[in-house]
Order: sequence, then structure tokens, then C-alpha cells
Amino acid sequence: MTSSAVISGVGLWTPQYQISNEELVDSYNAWAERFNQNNASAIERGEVTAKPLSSASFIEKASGIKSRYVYSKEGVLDIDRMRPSLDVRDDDQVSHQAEMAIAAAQKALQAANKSAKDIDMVIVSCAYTQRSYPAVAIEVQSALGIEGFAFDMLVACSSATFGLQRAVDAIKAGSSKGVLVINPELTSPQVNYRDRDSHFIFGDVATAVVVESSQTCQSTHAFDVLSTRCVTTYSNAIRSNFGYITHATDEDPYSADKLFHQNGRKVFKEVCPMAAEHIESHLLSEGIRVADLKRWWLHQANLNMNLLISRRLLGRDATKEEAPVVLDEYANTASAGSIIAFAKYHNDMSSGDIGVICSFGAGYSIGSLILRKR
Ligand code: CO8
Repeated sequence: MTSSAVISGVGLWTPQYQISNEELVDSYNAWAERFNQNNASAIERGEVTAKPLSSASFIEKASGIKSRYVYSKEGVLDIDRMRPSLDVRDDDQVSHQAEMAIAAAQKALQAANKSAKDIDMVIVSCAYTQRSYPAVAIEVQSALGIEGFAFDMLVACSSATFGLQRAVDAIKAGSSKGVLVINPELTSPQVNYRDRDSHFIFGDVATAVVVESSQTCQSTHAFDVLSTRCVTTYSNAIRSNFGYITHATDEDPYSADKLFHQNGRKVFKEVCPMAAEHIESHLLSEGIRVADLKRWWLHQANLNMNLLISRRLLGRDATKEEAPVVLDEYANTASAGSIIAFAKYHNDMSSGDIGVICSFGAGYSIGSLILRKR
């Protein structure tokens, strides 16, 4: 027998450290100026390309990002390091990503008025996991005292929505009684803080969502999941080539292509129409008009992308009430962005109000969920 799935709780864990555009740009520019001085002759001979300078005003104008949170601030702004400094943990200590995931999961359980015994499936879905095995999800399952099963999922920026689709399907099929979908987005170790074009894009955060059957739901802020839809189309425009194979090749494991890199313009041009069409056709298939949407919890990569998508669909700019923005404070947090927006902006909705969560990013991957306030 199939039952209907609801989102009954959401948790948001925000790291304690923040880095403003100005701090980030000062550090990058100091590094770039030193690089250019040290390589002045080679640059003059055309053998080395000078590093261009970054600017806080460009970053805000091009992306809408003003600041970001990081799990560890130490090392990021140090021009002799330019990457976070994380402590090495023993195998019997809780891992960094599990620590973030547990904190978000506890908040989601509390919001849903649930405990470990109500959950039997844990999905940790995010852009990177810090190791291949044992799954971070199983570590989190054990720490929370959950009986059942757990697994990791990687779908870059659409990890959260794709994970939620798995959860909704499991609840509908009756193969699970309660699912935690957790997104510990520890992006800062993969950011190339020496790359002017991408050093500002990402921040760290963790989000978590409880999905359960409408029959067991006790939450007063729950949403019926009316429908989910996921799609992927292969693209090389956003890549990170670091992986276990790196150990067996003679490549430099720290070269720029091993870190996040993209053709940002191309991504912008290709993904905006795809996301707009995806949302529109998903809504249409459920007999819902764009005008019927009370809220759009959109992926938080770039403010101009979100404005373009809402303009295509609404014929005007969405207001901040309709399409809340969190990337000014959080930057791009990979798959967690739309879930942060959902976590912060759903309590004011009335019974029957409809909203859509939509992610888009590397892969390319696009995922959406249509929700109705219970
Ligand atoms: N400061 C000053 N000037 C700059 C800077 C800077 N920091 N960066 C670029 N410029 C310059 C450029 O050199 C260029 O100069 P010129 O015109 O002389 O050539 C000019 O500014 C304009 O450059 P762009 O055309 O590149 O600038 P855009 O307006 O396109 O803005 C963006 C750049 C903000 C990157 C924009 O293209 C964008 O946001 N694109 C979409 C990106 C996106 O959404 N990507 C998704 C990636 S995330 C994802 O899918 C998940 C990955 C997993 C997580 C990874 C974690 C590490």
C-alpha cells in the first residue's frame, strides 16, 4: 500500500566562522601581488601569466555574495597556505563531516518532534564526502543511535533534492518509516583560494530534513510532498577531478584541475533556461500554474541566475518574499542552498500554500520538489 510523504522537520547548522568579501579579496590580492613580484621577469618575457586582482565590488555585483561561513577559518586567509587547516582525527574520533551532519540532523529531528527510533534510513547527500568508506551516513546513523540503514550520495549541487526524492519514494513505497536526508556541505577544502574567478563562490554549512509518512507526522510546520522530479545532462563545464585514482597517476594531486573549476559564463547561460523549463514543466505536470506558487526555494549559486529564472517564469522579478535569498550571507553552499532557504523561510506559510524547492548545478543536475503546507 502506498502512503503519502511529508517533510516534517528541517535543521540548519551554521559554522561559527565568517569571511567577508573584503577579507577574502585582501588575502587573495596580497598573494597575487607577491606572486607577480616574484615572477616579474618571467611575466615580462611572457613565460608566466600575471595573476589578476580580485575585487569585493565585482563579487557582489556578479554573484550577490557578500560573505560566507567556513568550518575552519584558520589557513584560508594565510597567503602562505590559502586553504583551510583542519585537524587530523583518529579513526575512532567523529569525522569533520559527520560532526556537521549530526548537528543539523539533531535540529531536524527536534523540529519534526521525532527521535532516533522514528528513523530507519539515513542519507548523507552532498557534493563531496571526506572518504569513500565507511560511509559518513553510517557513522552519523551510529552516533544518533538509529537502527536501519544508511548510505552516502554524491550529486554535486543537486545532492539534497536527489536525496529527498529517494526518501520520498521510500516512504511512499513503505520500505522506510522515517528518513533523515543530511547535507554536510564542507566545500572550503575544495575551493581554489588562488583562483580569482572562483575564490569567492563557496561557503560551508549543514542542513537536514526529516521525511516521513503523513500518518505518523506530528509536526505543525509540515509540508506534503506533492511531487519530485530529477534530471541530469552531462556537462564538463563544472568539474573537480580529485579522486582515489589520483594516487595512481603521476599528476600533481594539488593542481588547479583537482579543485573546483568551471566555465561560469557557460554554466550561467546553459543552466538558467534548463532550470526555468524544469520548474515550469514540473508544475504543469501537477496542474499547478507558476502564479499559484507562494514560495520558490531556489538553489543559491548566483543572485542574477535566480532573478533570470524567476523573470522567465513570472515575467517579472520575484520578490524576496517569493524567492528568498540566503546566498548574500552564506554564498554558494552546493546542495544545501535551497534547503537553507526552506529552513529559514517556511514558518509564515498558511495551510494550502504551495512552494517549490529547486536545485541546479554540476553534472548538470536539476532536482525539484513541489510542497504544500499541511
Ligand atoms: N574580481 C574582479 N574581476 C573579476 C573577478 C573577481 N573576483 N572574477 C572575474 N572577474 C572579471 C573577469 O576576468 C572578466 O573580465 P573581462 O570582462 O575583462 O574578461 C569580468 O570580470 C567578467 O567575468 P565573468 O564573465 O566570468 O563574470 P560573470 O559575470 O559571469 O560572473 C560568476 C562570474 C559569478 C562565476 C558567474 O558566471 C556565475 O555565477 N555563474 C554560474 C556559476 C554557477 O552557478 N556554478 C555552479 C557551480 S557550483 C556546483 O554546481 C556545485 C559544485 C560542487 C561544490 C563545489 C565546492 C567547492
